[in-house]
Amino acid sequence: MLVRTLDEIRGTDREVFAENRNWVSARLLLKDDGMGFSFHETTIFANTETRIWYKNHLEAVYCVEGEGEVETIADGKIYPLKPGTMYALNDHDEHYLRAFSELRLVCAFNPALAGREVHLPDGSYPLEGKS
Ligand code: 9YT
Repeated sequence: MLVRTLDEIRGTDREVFAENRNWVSARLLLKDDGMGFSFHETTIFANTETRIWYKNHLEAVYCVEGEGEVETIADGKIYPLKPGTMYALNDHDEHYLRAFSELRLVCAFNPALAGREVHLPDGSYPLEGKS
C-alpha cells in the first residue's frame, strides 16, 4: 500500500510550482506509482487567472476550499467553484480557471502525469514528457 502526506511532499520533487506562480501542485500519485492516474492537491493562489487546455489528458477537479470559477472558452459559460464542487474536463475543454480566494483543489489526471510537468504555452501538459 502507498501512503503519503503533504508534509512529506513539501520541498521535494513532487511539489511543483507553475512558472507564473499561479499555483503549486503536490503530486501525491504519479505515473510510476502504477495506479493509471495521477492524483494531486493543487493550491491556486488568490486573484489569479490561468488559461488551461489539457488536450492530452482528462482531469477531474474537486474543490475543498476557496471560491473561484471556471469559464469554458468555446461557449463562454461560467461555472462557480466552491467547496463541494467537482468539475471534469471530459471533453478536453479549454478554459480559464479563476481564483477569487485561495483555492484548494484535489485533481486526478488520466493518463497519469510523470513528474514535474508544468503548462506548455498552449495550456497543456506534454503526453509523456517530464519538464
Ligand atoms: C485545476 C488545474 O488544472 N490546475 C493546474 C495545476 C494542475 N491541477 C496540477 O498539475 O496539479
